[in-house]
Amino acid sequence: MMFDARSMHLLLAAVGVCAVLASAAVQQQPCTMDMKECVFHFDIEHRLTMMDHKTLTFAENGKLYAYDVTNTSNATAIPLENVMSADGHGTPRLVTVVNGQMPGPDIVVYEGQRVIVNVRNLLPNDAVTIHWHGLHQEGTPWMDGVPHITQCPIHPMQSFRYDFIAKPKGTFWWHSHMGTQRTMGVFGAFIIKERIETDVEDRIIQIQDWNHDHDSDHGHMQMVFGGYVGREKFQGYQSLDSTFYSIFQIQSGLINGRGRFYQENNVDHNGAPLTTYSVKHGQRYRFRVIGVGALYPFRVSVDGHNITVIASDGYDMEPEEAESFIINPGERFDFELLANQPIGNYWIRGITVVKSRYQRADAILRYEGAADAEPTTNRRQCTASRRCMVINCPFTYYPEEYTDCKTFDHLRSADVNDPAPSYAAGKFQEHFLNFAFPGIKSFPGSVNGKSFETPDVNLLTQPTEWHSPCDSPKCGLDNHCKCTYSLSIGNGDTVQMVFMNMGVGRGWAHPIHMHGHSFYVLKMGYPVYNDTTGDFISQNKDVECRGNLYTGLENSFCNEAVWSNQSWQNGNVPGLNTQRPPRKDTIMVPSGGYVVIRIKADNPGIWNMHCHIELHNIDGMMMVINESFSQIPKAPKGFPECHSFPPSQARLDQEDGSSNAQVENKPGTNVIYFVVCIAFNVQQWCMHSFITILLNIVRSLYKTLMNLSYK
Ligand SMILES: [Cu+2]
Repeated sequence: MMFDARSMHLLLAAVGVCAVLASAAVQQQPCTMDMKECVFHFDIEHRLTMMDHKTLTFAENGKLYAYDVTNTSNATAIPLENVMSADGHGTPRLVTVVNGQMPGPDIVVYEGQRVIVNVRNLLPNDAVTIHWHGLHQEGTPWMDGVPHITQCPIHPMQSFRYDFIAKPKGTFWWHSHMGTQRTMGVFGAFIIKERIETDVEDRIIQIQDWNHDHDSDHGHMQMVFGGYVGREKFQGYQSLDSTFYSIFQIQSGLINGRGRFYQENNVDHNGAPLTTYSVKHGQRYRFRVIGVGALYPFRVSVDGHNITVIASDGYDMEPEEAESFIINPGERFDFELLANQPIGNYWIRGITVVKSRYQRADAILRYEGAADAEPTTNRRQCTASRRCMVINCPFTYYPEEYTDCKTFDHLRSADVNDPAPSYAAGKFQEHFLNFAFPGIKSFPGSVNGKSFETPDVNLLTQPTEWHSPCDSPKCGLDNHCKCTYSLSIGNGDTVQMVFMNMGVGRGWAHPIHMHGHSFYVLKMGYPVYNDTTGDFISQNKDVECRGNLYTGLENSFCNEAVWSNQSWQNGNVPGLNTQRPPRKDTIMVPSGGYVVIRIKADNPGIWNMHCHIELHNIDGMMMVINESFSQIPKAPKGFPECHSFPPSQARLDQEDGSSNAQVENKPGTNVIYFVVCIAFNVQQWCMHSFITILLNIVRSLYKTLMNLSYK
């Protein structure tokens, strides 16, 4: 059968249409335990809050009504699922969302299942990528979803198929890793369940801060150039330990995309609808709480109930009973709740941990049989005989009466057989990494004074086309610079990192997130506080910042820190919990303090590591771990490449070579040509094959050298 070019085109077009129809026919359905693979579809588009399709809505008494309703007592309320109400503020705000929802669809799968997510970017203006926060992507580093580090951004009208194994079990989430899209609405839960039957039901809480006036891009510009409220300069918030937060403004808190806008007194509000969690009396529930906000941590509690914290970032811990816990953007905490109180409605509370007026993120815990009414419950009173325990404090003193802090390093792993990788001479590395804003005239986010320069290619698959090392004189002890900060590790080494938040660029506690690993948390160091007020006094002295451009160590950039006591090197830091350390992928580094973590370098890839406060991340507080580069598996065939125009010289050189690609792909052919030419004296074959063999040798030497220099 013969095809001419036109009929071939028609045939291909028909096949394409069928393929699209076939993929559209795959429904998003619950992924059951027996399934080998689960397929999801994400369409990314803009939407407006407070709209029921083309009808504006307004909030009253926890319900939504069409804009033209004048008497709500005899009007039909609009189904909540039709509207992204956020904090119920009357002016719709632009959001970027998946499948028209905020939060986007939950992905709930079982450990070991193959997960396929087809992402279509239907945005007119913006590129996108999706990161699977907390998954290690062993053997699939190109599915990690970081633009220009593990993949090219998915441009408008393009699609990308994510395909990876769901591992390990636990509470994770997915979100855009592009600019500020995450807090524009591109996020959702990603739960990996164990393949066991259980009668403990799950409930998901996604908690976040919210600004109903503007998006995070606007917030970022205010952070850089200053923020005003009317003609007043916005002074920003202070944490409870008196360290400065940010001038990033929020008005409200949301739980699963719903909250309400409170007046100054934190009592009167606009009556916006809230998320309701239904429970049955006598039942036990696992609440999976995900910090999906931009910047502010929340203290989470449930009125009338003690909660038992059982896991963080996917790893089980020895259960800890608590009144509340604090969750930062990027972190997850699972708690168990026994519904053993009188049937009724109870507040689930999230409050920001700030000195002045706090913001509330509320939801309703409703027992089956209770009235469809708002809770009237109060926060538990902390008393001398019944003190309140707060887990994961970013400081050691909680400045409230009868309230105690349990910092994360005081928690223990539930797994007695998961010790930290141990020190071994010659196989141990230690790195001090200061996440801060050091500077003289400008104060960009940085790691060790290095503000991240994002490549214009995909670093993972096009490493030879990008060159921005951090070893130039403009970086260093008392400087800050812009470069692509890359830390090379590998060969199965035990890698100890000291995350710091110190020196002149010290800021609010940064939640640091590592891709590709769940690290072991061995120790946390805190600053000196006033033990009455809990106020910060001076930074921790265990670390010597070095460099003293200004007036001493507190004012150094802290770019090249070391242990103050040299005997702490080689893994000898006193007080390390190496036997049962909890594991995490996002850890809060206290202002003026540090965290000691360890990983085993056993997952080849290029892994992003950054502050999970969105504004800090896009401001440059980010780096990459270049792990065992030579052992990174090959990306799938046809994996997209990207570059600027004109491309880098390295790429042009490669492209010049590609004119001989066919020959290059068949090195044996040239050897045969060469043998034939010698044997039969075919002159024109001799010269060509000899030169090609020589060129190939030079090219592969060059590639090896470039790869080595990149390492
Ligand atoms: Cu930060």
